[in-house]
Amino acid sequence: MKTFFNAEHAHHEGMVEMFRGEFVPCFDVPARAERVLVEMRRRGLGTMANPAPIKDEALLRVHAPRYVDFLRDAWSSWVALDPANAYRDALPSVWPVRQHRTDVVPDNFAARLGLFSFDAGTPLTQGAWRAARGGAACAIAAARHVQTGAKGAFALTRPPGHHAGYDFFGGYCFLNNAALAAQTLRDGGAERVAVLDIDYHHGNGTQSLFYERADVVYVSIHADPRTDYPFYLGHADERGCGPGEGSNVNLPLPRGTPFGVWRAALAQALHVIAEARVDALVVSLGVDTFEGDPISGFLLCSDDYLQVGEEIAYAHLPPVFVLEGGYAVDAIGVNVANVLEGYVACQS
Ligand code: OKP
Ligand code: ZN
Repeated sequence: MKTFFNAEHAHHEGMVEMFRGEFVPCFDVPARAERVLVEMRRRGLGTMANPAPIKDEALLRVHAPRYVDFLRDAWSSWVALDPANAYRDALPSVWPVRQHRTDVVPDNFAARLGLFSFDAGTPLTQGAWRAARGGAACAIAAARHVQTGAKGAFALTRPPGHHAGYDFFGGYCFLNNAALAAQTLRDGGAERVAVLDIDYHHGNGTQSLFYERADVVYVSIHADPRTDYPFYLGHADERGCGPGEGSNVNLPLPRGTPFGVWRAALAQALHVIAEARVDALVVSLGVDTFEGDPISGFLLCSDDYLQVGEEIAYAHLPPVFVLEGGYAVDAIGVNVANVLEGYVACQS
């Protein structure tokens, strides 16, 4: 299986994120992608490829023009506020809430930062735009590769993407890689695409992007938003609306869920996808469901990920795997490679 590696990823290296009133070191560290790369090379799993460069216009298939404009010159606007900002990341501290205007883009950069984000846990670094764009290129290239007949492809990238929406960043995400892959598959001729999101966290960005569309079915297994990030979306009663009614399926599970229960949810998710008669599949592959993950609460073991890959193979759709979360750095390589190896062993 071909892997499109984001060679730009290390340009994004946040210093700290805001957590419960204090700054803590970032969890989305460059070592995450490097460890996956090393483990895949060690196993001889797949061939590494560089993605074709993309134009900014490609991002507009999924994101708002004013948001892409914001991201492109965010760093220079941040440094223009104060030259000392060159040595610290930008973090929002003010947001529009209900009944506030979101149609007017403020001149004040701090206000703009809040308009286009939803948390203070996602530092916007000097290299965020460059790294995120490189990741988007990987996701698009992986989708195109599958569309030319490959049995699967992997976008090995960070920062992750599934929390990023039409015009907002958050949850370590800036550009929605999985959504860009799904849209690329649609634009390339697939009538209906499924996004299977198995990251520990609900992909609020992906869900909201496709909520009113029937052509992209979003199915997610994640921690109950009553207790877990992103908190304000991801409940079981969110089923899509308008033409998208019924094409959004959330399977929230409690903290502490073991693999046996999680696997039953995966079977249910794959059943939904089979019933939806899609012709293409994107997998938001987060391995923060791992028992040793520092910010999550499910109990999957490293060996379980082999089975996850096998189950996905039985969907008989060539998947575009896109890396999302997984913060147990010492295990991320093995866990991701296990999913891919399990898939490759059973693909048909
Ligand atoms: C991104 B992805 C931890 C607080 C949680 C946000 C988590 C984003 C996860 N100190 N911050 O879905 O893996
Ligand atoms: Zn996650």
